[in-house]
Amino acid sequence: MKTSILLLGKAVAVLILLAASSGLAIAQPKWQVAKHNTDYQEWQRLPVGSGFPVETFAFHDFDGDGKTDVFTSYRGAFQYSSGGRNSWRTLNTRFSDSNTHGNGVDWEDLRFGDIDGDRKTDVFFPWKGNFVYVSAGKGDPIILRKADVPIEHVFIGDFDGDRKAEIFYKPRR
Ligand SMILES: [Ca+2]
Ligand SMILES: [Ca+2]
Repeated sequence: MKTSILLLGKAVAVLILLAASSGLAIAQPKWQVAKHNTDYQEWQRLPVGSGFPVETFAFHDFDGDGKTDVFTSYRGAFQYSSGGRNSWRTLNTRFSDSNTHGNGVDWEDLRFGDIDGDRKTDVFFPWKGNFVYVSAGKGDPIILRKADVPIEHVFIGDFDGDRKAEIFYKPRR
């Protein structure tokens, strides 16, 4: 009897460890939003929660439905939760986080904006000597220009209002 309880305890511990190491959420707290129609006083739960670190989150509309999505590149994949209401969907696995895989793109090097003007947010970063973007986070990198200035000084935004983002560069001096 004692042995079987011990074994059961071990089995449970192993299951918890497996779930944790596979990145599965063990009842992660749900994301919450405060809305204008309650004077921003009440937190309303979204259907989704996640154990991914919030430092790797970005908030843009990647599928063009007019609702802000939650994006992460945690553990080497561009993923997003549509409207913060759906579970993570993988957009891309080609640009692994160099912190974990050694040959990818760092979170700090990612920039977000609509470069091709399709109303879906694109992901911009330096890649193999060029500044590139992946449209809506999906597919192959599209080369924009040589990455001849440091990414730390580069940002993107639609500065002329033509709905396609430009590359902004702040020279060192
Ligand atoms: Ca959206
Ligand atoms: Ca786009």
